[in-house]
Order: sequence, then structure tokens, then C-alpha cells
Amino acid sequence: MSALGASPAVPEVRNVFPWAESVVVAAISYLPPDRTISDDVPRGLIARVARGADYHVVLRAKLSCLSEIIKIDHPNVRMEVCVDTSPLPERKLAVLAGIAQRVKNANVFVEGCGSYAALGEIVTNIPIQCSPPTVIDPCGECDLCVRACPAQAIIAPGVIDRSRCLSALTQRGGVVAVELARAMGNRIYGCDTCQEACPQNANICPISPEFAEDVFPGATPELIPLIELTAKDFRERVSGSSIGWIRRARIRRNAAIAAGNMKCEQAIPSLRQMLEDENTVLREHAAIALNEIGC
Ligand code: B12
Ligand code: SF4
Ligand code: SF4
Repeated sequence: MSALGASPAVPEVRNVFPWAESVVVAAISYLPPDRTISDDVPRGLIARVARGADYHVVLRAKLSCLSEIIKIDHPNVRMEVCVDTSPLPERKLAVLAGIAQRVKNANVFVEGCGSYAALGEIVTNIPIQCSPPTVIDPCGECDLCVRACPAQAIIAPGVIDRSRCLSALTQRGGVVAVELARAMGNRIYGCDTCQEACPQNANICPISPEFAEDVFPGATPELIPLIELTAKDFRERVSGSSIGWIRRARIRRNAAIAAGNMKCEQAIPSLRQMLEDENTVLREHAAIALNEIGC
């Protein structure tokens, strides 16, 4: 674990767990070593959070261990481990626990991890004494992330327009409007641009051995196999990865969008085949991509 603190159970927590008194909040650096490949092969891009082991699994295992330790002194304690699994305001809890600071790109910064930190909690009925956090503004006058966002999705300090954010668009289903689809570039899952632009992330290094290995599809997967991704390949290679939950059709749609944006002529046969797909969204994006390539 990279940082650990405790927050009072704010009303959003009590709405879900009425018995809650406090929340142990943990952060772990998910930053993987840079294994992006640049060669002549058309490639997509996966956000850092999904390149290695699934942080939900890693953090849940660590928090479950910690909850067993807590039980030694408090055998009758009530606890619930959460990692993105309950509607808790995880970033707010991390700030209240004193382990994180809010920044303009809407993420929170954790000492030693920058913003490349995943968050998880143990909600408990133990009243842990929590001192109020020291709130600092690490951003000052900087607005590099706001200017770097390819979709102009940072609409106020710390506020994202989810209908424009490319991370959301790669994860959500349906047809993507042409202007935003173009802004997606070669992104297949997630978006790191506002974090890459941040000077506070510049000297942050990978520190968690759990995220040292890439898991398929890795950082920069080949595009054409993703456009053609069969149900069998998806089951065998992708479904257990951090991006598997967005399902096969969205991965194929994002790969088609990427091929169009990259004017990737090698993708023409796969896109022509996609024109016959039973999924209307895929058919539409195959046609748009072929149009972008110029056929
Ligand atoms: C929905 C969601 C998204 C959506 C919308 C994100 C957004 N910024 O609105 C989309 C798909 C776009 C998204 C993208 C990403 N996400 Co996301 N996402 C979530 C999720 C599941 C819910 C967030 C949410 O809607 N909360 C409800 C709203 C009301 O709260 P909020 O957005 O957190 O923050 C508001 C308030 O809490 C308040 N607030 C925030 N901090 C504080 C502090 C104090 C003291 C107070 C009073 C108030 C306050 O102000 C905010 C604006 O109104 C959380 C997990 C979770 N359960 O929290 C992960 C989570 C926020 N995501 C995470 C990550 C890693 C990402 C990505 C980096 C992934 C990627 N590479 O593509 C991007 C970053 C995009 C960005 N610039 O924010 C991490 C954040 C880690 C971090 N260090 O900040 C989380 C916490 C998951 C996790 N368990 O680690 N995400
Ligand atoms: S994740 Fe990408 S699209 Fe979303 S706010 Fe950051 S830079 Fe903009
Ligand atoms: S780029 Fe600048 S404004 Fe944006 S989060 Fe980093 S320090 Fe803050």
C-alpha cells in the first residue's frame, strides 16, 4: 500500500452503510514501467491504470488482509471492503483521510504516486479518531491539464464533463459523435492526457511490484487483431484483464475509431468485414472509419 489514512463516515458513506463510523482509506500506485512500443505496426493505446494487474483485485486483497488484522483487536467489528464496488466518493474520502489532495484535472494526488494512485476503503463501525486534513492546492495558477485535454472536458477546476471525457467515451457504449471520435485518437481504453501533462507527475516512478508486468493487451496493442477480435479470443485473452468489463464490441468499436483516426489503410479489409457485423454500432463506426481513411 502506498498511503493509508482514516476519514469520518460522511453522509454519502452512511447512505450506503448506515452503521458506518469511519473509513480506512488506502491508495496504491498503479504506475507501470513504460512499455509503449512505437514501430510501423498500427497500435492502440491503453491507459496506465489498465496495463497491468487489475487494481481492484490487488487492493481488495491487501485491504482484506488488513481487515483480518483489525479483527484481532476488534473481534466483533463490522467491516466492508470497497474498491469501486459501492457508490462511495472515493476521492473525497482520500482527501478527508489526509492522504490525498484534489487537483484541477479532477484526480487526487498522493505523495509518492502523483495522480497514478488507485483508491480503496474499509468502511467500519469503529469510531477512529480522525484529525482534519491539511488542504493544500498543489495547482496554483497552473492549467496545463486543462489546455492539454483533447476534448476540452475539464470545464472547471476539478470538474469533468463526462459527456466529453475520452476516458468515459472509451468505456461507454453506442455511437460516438464524429468530433469526439476524432479526439479519441488511438485510445482503446481510458485516457491519461491530463495526467501526462501534469508537472507533478513528471518525476513519479513505478513503485508497486504488483503492477510491474503488463497484462494483455498491454500498453500499445496491435490494432487490427482488436478490430477483428473474435468471441473466442476475447474469452481467452481479454475477458480477465482490466479492460475486459467493457466487453468485446466496445473494444472493436474503439479499435475501428482508432484505425479511422490513424488513416490506417492496412485496416481496410477488417473494417469492410465489420460493415457486415450484426451490431449496428459496429457497422456505423466501420463506415465512418472507412470514410476517414478515404475509401
Ligand atoms: C465515474 C468515474 C469516472 C468517470 C467520471 C470521472 C469524473 N472525474 O467525474 C470517468 C469514466 C470519466 C472516469 C475517468 C477516470 N477515472 Co474514474 N472513477 C469514477 C468512479 C467510479 C466514480 C466517481 C464519481 O462519480 N463519484 C461521485 C462524484 C460526485 O464524486 P467525484 O467525481 O469523486 O468528486 C466530486 C466530489 O467528490 C467533490 N470532491 C472531490 N474531492 C473532494 C474533497 C473534499 C474535501 C470535498 C469536500 C469534496 C471533494 O468534488 C468533485 C467534483 O464535484 C470513481 C470510483 C469512486 N467510487 O469514487 C473512479 C475514480 C475516481 N477514477 C479513477 C481513475 C484512475 C480514473 C482515470 C484516471 C482512468 C483513466 N486513465 O482513464 C480517469 C480520470 C479522468 C479524470 N480526469 O477525472 C480513480 C481516481 C484515482 C485518483 N488518483 O484520483 C477512482 C477513485 C477509482 C479508484 N478506485 O481508484 N472515472
Ligand atoms: S481523461 Fe482525457 S478527456 Fe478526460 S479530462 Fe483528462 S485529458 Fe480530458
Ligand atoms: S497540470 Fe497543473 S493544474 Fe493540472 S493537475 Fe497538474 S498541477 Fe494541477
